[in-house]
Amino acid sequence: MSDNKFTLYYFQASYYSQKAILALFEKGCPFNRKIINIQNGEQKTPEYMKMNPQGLVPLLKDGDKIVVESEKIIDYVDDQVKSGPKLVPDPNTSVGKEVKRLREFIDAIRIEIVTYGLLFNPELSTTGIKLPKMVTNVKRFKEKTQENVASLEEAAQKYPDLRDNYIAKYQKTKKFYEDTMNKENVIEHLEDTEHRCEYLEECLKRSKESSGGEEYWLTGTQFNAADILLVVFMDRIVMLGLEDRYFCKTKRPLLYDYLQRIGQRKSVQMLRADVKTAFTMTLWNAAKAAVPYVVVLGLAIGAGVWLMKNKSRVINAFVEK
Ligand SMILES: N[C@@H](CCC(=O)N[C@@H](CS)C(=O)NCC(=O)O)C(=O)O
Repeated sequence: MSDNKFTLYYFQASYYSQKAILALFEKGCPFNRKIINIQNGEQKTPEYMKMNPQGLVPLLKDGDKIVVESEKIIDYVDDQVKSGPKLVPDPNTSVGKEVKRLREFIDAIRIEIVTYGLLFNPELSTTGIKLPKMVTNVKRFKEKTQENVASLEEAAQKYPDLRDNYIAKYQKTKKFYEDTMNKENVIEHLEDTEHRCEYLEECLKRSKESSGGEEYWLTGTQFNAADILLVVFMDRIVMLGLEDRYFCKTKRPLLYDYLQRIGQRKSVQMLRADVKTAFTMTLWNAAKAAVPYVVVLGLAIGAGVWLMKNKSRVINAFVEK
């Protein structure tokens, strides 16, 4: 058993989990990982719902203490771990105020609506969603969302002590799918995201001007919690195939340049490697789910071949009877 202080419950492909992981990587802090595969509904098990009644990832455990909400996890990790860069500068300083404001500003982007909205309406992507076909198949994706809502209704019946939490999650999830299937609504969110990118470009311009030629990030020469949000946000936009729209070299050169530079950061490379493991997991799960069909098909083919080879013997056996 490892003596790491923290255990992170997370899913590699989850946006909010990625913020927490990136913070831990930045701090250089080893941690135990518990993968909660949200594609398989592991966040809805009663064991997990008891730890986080909202049934969401990420969740950080430090001994008996449980911290939920990605922004709170970043604050907590930064406060507890003295190594690595200071991610959350003192909110009483001017840079601290700016970091706080920008974290709230980026966190206000309804990335889940943008993500699911694009999965339901892939034609809104400009360069194409960079995900395996089995995830982006709209028909299958819609079926999965219906199964998800139904499973929450069932769980509410099955686990009376958690009934209220399951009902709250059921209602929230149902409303969320309605919002994301509504193309007009998704378009509005995409426009809001565009305005926010425009503002972030201005912030980078200010940061560049004040950096005196040094390497600069969102609020100055120190990479901090505001950058964590920006990195994860940009990677999601690239995954959804919207980078041409938001970080176009001619329209927003500083965001474009930032995207090129962040890939050189060790923590970001580690994050990206971790995200990739989610896709391997999805493919592996799909292969496992296909095993029974492959076995039945194999047996059927084997029986067919045997029958063809032994046709005359089988007919004779019947005739004799
Ligand atoms: N405000 C929360 C949002 C967490 C969240 O929405 N997590 C998503 C994954 S990115 C999730 O757990 N979804 C599973 C579900 O809705 O059942 C945070 O910042 O941690």
